[in-house]
Amino acid sequence: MIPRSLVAVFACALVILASCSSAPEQLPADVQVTVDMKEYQITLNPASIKAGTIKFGIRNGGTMGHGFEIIRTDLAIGKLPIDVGAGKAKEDGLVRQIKSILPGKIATLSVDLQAGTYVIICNVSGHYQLGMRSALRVE
Ligand SMILES: [Cu+2]
Repeated sequence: MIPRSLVAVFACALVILASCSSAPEQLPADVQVTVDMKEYQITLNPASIKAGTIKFGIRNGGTMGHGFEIIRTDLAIGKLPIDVGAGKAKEDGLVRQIKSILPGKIATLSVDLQAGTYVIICNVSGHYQLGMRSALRVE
């Protein structure tokens, strides 16, 4: 038997958790590259950074789930080959990815990147082609 008063305490705790999760999520202070995503745009700040372990903080400010992929390539950001059947960019040169970040949510990812040129994309079907791509230069 669970005492009725204990049930009440749990019910209150649940209400508090629910109200916390509805507040906008903040990126941790040690994020080095902020990635803002929405339909159908990716904005990097900064878009150029020193080589090493880089902590990305990704914010999905859109109304649907978006992915985060780091692709190493010398191609221009709009020139990645397309897998026509899947409606997605081909992932040659993929370094790391987060498959999906829900709307209103944040994610962080630390990645060791060597000097070179990279493209950050969302590879949900069609999103790359609609403009969800951004260039990252690592010096
Ligand atoms: Cu997307």
